[in-house]
Amino acid sequence: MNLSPLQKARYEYSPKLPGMLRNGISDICVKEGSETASVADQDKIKALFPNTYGKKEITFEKGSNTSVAKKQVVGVILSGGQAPGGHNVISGLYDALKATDKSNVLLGFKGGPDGLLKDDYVEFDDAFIDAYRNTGGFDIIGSGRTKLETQEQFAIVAENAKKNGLTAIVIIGGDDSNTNAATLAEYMAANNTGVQVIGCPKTIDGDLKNEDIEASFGFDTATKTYSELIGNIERDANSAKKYWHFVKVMGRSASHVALECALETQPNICLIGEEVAAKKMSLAQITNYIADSVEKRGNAGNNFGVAIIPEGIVEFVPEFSALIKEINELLAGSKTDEFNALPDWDAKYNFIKNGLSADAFKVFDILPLGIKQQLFLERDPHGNVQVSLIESEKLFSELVKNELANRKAAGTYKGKFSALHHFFGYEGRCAFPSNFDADYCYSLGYNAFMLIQYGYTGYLSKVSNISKPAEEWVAGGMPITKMMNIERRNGEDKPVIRKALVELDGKPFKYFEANRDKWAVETCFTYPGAIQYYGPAEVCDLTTRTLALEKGTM
Ligand code: FBP
Repeated sequence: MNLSPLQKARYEYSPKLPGMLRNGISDICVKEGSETASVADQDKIKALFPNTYGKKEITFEKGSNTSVAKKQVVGVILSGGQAPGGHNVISGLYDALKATDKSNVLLGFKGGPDGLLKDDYVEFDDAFIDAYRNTGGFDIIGSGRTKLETQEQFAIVAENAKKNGLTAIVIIGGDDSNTNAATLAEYMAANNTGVQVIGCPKTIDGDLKNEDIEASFGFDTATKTYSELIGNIERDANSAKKYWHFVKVMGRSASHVALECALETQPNICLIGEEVAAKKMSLAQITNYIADSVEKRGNAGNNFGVAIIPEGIVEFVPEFSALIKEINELLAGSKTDEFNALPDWDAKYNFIKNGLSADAFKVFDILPLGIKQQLFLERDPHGNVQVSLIESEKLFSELVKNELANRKAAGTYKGKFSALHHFFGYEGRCAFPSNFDADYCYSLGYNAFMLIQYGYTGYLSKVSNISKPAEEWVAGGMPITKMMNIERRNGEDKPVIRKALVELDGKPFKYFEANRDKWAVETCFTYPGAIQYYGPAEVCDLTTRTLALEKGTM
């Protein structure tokens, strides 16, 4: 196989474990904490999870290992979008499992939850694992987005688990996948299958976090990768002084990625979806906010800038969400065929005008033509608008351009506006994990095995105190039901892990808010550069600004 020099070097990297896990398997004991309760809807969650609710939080400590020896056959899956470090969760799990007993077995089920349903797996050995240590990607076994949530699916998984003699399943995924892990754990316990289920917190979006889980893995590397690119663009903008760059970054349901990139790079503009929703901002208000920055900078001779836009922004704009809802209703059922049969865009436009409410049509009509057409022409198999495909970076630059033309006509704007567009998402999801993610993920995997070994089920592998050096990290586990509440999903009340949105009274947002007016007008760009894997710890092992601000270490 052809290996890049960095790939070779990363194979040799030894991820750092939390201090308490470093003395060897025989020296890890459990300290049980207090019983837990779900974050809300306690009675309902307790009733739905009678076998796994209310368990104690636990931490591992140095001390003699009292777990009962038994041969372990563990199945592992990667679930959902890729996030840097997934391979290290698997290698940490494998190393702990083999260090405990060489005859233990780790099976990797392929293609996400589908692998468990189709009984499609590989058995890992040293050579297999060694080829993936400290590398990005989920290609070791692939991933998938099938939801494991029905009793029928659980029965198939239980059957396949029995067939393969599985003692435990580890699900590496985001909030939805870990919600499914909790439900599967309950099923396995209720049916006395003897199969334990443990989750690991993954997602570059950063929206799986709470008072117990300080960060999901992958967020560190992905945001560092985007910040490197944004910093490079800022330097180019500051050199050429002729373009405004509109950069969309991933993060469908929360704006943590955009906020972290803004803290890293100090752009002129960064939109935060949660703020837009809280202030019920309209498209016109957002447009004016950006145009004000362009105008002030342009009038001072600075016809360049950088604006960061979170991927999910349009869904946070109340009038836009209302428009999407009306469009979905307008084309429900057979009306899609009626619409598609119309001869040209003019006829379609009239159909839309007659079908939408006056308010919705007003919003629709200010959109650039390309976005208007996208809303009606590119639809998912259920006929709904594909919100994730909307090119919001182009939407806002176009709206700003129109607004600036008005201001120019009114004589207030004297600059020039030329926009370029970027979307950073897939670029960061499979990067070589930063040292932080390599260490954190390996620790999560190692720790997941300790939870299995000590007989826990329905727990999320938890490594905390992660804004400090790894030596001071604290390893343990948290019942997943503690993070759950009841939410309305597809017309039904469901128990789910509460998603973490950007908190507008949280320290990361407050820091951004205190500085953004200055950043909007002056050129305060910062250039993070590429992730460093080798060199001084203060450069290589630094985690995110978000975490540093949340924990008060910045
Ligand atoms: P997860 O929530 O599964 O971690 O995935 C998040 C994400 O990376 C989003 O930021 C992005 O919107 C989405 O995946 C893209 O998904 P896909 O890989 O299916 O295109």
